[in-house]
Amino acid sequence: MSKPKIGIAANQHYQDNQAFFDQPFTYVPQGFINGVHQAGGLPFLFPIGDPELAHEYISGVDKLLLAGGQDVTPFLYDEEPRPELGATSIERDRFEIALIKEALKQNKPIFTVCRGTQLLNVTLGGTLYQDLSQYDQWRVKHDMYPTFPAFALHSITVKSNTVLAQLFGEKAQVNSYHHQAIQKIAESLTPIAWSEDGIIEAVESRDTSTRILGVQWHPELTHTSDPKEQRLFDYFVQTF
Ligand SMILES: [Mn+2]
Repeated sequence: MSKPKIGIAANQHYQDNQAFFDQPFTYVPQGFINGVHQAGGLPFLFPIGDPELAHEYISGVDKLLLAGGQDVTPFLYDEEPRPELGATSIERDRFEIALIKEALKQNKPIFTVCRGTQLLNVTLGGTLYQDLSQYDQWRVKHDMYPTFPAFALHSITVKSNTVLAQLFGEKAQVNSYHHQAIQKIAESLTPIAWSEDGIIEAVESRDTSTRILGVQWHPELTHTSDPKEQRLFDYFVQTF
């Protein structure tokens, strides 16, 4: 049997590229490649490009994976940028929005990580906290940088009878490197995990015939040291 083909949307390194003759370069954090390989999948990188290419890119793979990175451009959910906003890339946002819409149209599974989950929510009509300082109940540290990923843990509660609960149990510890979060969740999504201060840490599709799994943490950073994080890749690549 041939290996599942996994399309991974790549990022572009725009700044401080002296070692590359000031040329930007395209990249995906290695943990995504290794996690997919280890799960028996075949990763394909989608470089940021014209949103019109989404149809052909998605047609060539079985599943779509969206990684972390920049903040989501706030005008995509009708807000002005707040002073706390980090770096954004409207070019990347538009390309990945097209990939999400095309994967939904072709009924292909989508797995999203951190920013990918936030962009998924915005694509489907939800909104974000541009920075957690906007969240009144904020009392858990969610951006643990520069603590090493294996140590940067906060707890989550996972909704019972979900795939995530099968993989993680109903109480788990995850790393956390985000300062944005889902504010209003899109109507077609449903939250399936929360941090202790009530931030949405994972989502799935409300309509169970649409295969979407989104997490707010980074399985690619700890999939070699934390077996449950590799189980996420295994499930996405082999079962989802
Ligand atoms: Mn968190």
